[in-house]
Amino acid sequence: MSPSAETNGALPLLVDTDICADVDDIGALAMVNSMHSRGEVRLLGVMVDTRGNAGAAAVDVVNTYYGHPDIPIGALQPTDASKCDLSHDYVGHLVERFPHDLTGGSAAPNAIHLYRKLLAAEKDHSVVIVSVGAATNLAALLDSRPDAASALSGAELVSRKVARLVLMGGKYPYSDTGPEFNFKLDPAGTRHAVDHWPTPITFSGLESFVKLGKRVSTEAPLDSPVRMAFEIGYGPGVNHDAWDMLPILYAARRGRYFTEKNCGFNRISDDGSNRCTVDVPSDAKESDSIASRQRYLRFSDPEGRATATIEDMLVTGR
Ligand SMILES: [Ca+2]
Repeated sequence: MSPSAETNGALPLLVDTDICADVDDIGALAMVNSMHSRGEVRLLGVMVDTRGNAGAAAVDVVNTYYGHPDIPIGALQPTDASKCDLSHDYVGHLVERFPHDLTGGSAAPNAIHLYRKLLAAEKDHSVVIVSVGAATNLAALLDSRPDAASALSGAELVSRKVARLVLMGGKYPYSDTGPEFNFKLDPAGTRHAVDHWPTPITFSGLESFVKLGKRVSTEAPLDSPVRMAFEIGYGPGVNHDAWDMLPILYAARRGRYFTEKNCGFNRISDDGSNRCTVDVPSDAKESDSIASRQRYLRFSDPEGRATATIEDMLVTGR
């Protein structure tokens, strides 16, 4: 029998998503909900780092479908009426058709306040944050001031409570085809977060992806919002490159499909381009300690077993 999600040993996890962009964010949320159900992780909360008001409601749709309607959801504030890219307009459909009770990001707590509250309640050096979108919330969290949740500054709180940041973004060891999407969303925020994040960071880059979707849109239950999102985002019966599931798989299970490479220091340029170097930049403060804690993943998927593992979680549903 699977242990309950409350069992000690389940990995305390926070997810930061740019839901409203690519549909692989839905895949990542489905995975963490599936792992939460099995007691593999304890999903503390989900933060939205895009401003479209409907994004937080769509997160609630997925959590609710998996039987976790009360998992806290925070949103980058203020939200606005911006819509998703039309080619991936799954969010509106999910919110329209599936049960949820969070009406939108404007009704959700400020992501920074929620981060602080949730982190403060956890054991020291225990929480893993997986970011699969923009680093906007992460940068603001570092700069946050003491509040009712904690007397610590944001950077102190992260240093105290977080074990590791797993960040999907960039290309490794360097971006040779322009800035990667997530880093380009907020280059300044990305640089601030990467330069000052006080715990180890593992980067999962553009080169690490799986190709899936066909099984989700053909085998998942007809009442699954994950199925609908993939049908809209990738097309029915279509396999598509997907990134956001891999940092989740790595965060929960580490080895097996991944090797870790030393990044040295991940330099973020003004446009969001990035470059790893084992040479520590002379202008970086505390760079020796930070540089030794920045690594990137190399993913291998012999016989497609990682892909199948992920697909199984997306297809099975509740
Ligand atoms: Ca994403």
